Amino acid sequence: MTPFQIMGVVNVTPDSFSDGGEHADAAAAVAHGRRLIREGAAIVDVGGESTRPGADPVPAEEERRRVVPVIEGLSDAGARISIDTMKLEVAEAAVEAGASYVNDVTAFRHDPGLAGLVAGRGLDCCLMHMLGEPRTMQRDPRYDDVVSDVKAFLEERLAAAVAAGVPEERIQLDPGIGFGKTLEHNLELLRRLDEIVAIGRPVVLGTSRKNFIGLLTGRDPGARAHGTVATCVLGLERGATVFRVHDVAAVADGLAVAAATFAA
Ligand code: HH2
Repeated sequence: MTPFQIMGVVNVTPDSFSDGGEHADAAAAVAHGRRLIREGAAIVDVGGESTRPGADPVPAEEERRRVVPVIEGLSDAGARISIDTMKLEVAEAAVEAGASYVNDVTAFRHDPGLAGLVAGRGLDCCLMHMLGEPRTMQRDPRYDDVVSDVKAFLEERLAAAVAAGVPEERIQLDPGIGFGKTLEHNLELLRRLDEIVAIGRPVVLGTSRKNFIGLLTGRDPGARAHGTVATCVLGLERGATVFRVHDVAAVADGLAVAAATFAA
């Protein structure tokens, strides 16, 4: 059995931090998603709203218009489809179009109704930690102890989702790399990721091309694949199992080699 799954990122947005505008029309986004699946993505994560630091919210109708044709176009492509949204009406339309996984960067805080959709339709979901909201989250984020604080938050959101009727085995957790975190916060979370894994649910890791890799390497987002592979290998070693990345081919190779080594 493969000890990990790759979640390939398909952003249908004009303004995402690393690939904004590249796949803004549906046909280009579908072609990109199919390529990621060929390269090894078991899940494709389709998003119509950027959550990069400073991003402005997108109206639900526009977000739905962006993602639905892409999900329809990928529904027979051989991978699971995840909808990256915090809005119930977008998730509902995405599920109708073929999505079976809800990736919510607000962990059902923005729209608690998402828990009911996930429970009622038997979907899987990812609950992520974020400090504050995208517009302001990178302004001087502070924690007592970043790992303990993120862990306590994820435990609370896990309990809230279970209380709302979502079976525990449908829930995955994500420390939210880059969402209200300094370089040192991100490195500490990676270093001590095993403490998040100890909660007992699969951990999703979203380091791909993020700013902290740029700070360490001096590279622009499009040239951060090597740094991203390093973070995924470290994450695998510490027990993460789902890797949300843009550079699927590179990460698939890195994780295949790392997984074989750890298995020995
Ligand atoms: N990161 C981004 C978006 N969604 N979801 C999860 N579960 N984990 C993450 O780390 C995560 C996420 C941000 O990355 P990206 O989609 O490339 O950028 P943007 O939000 O600008 O579209």
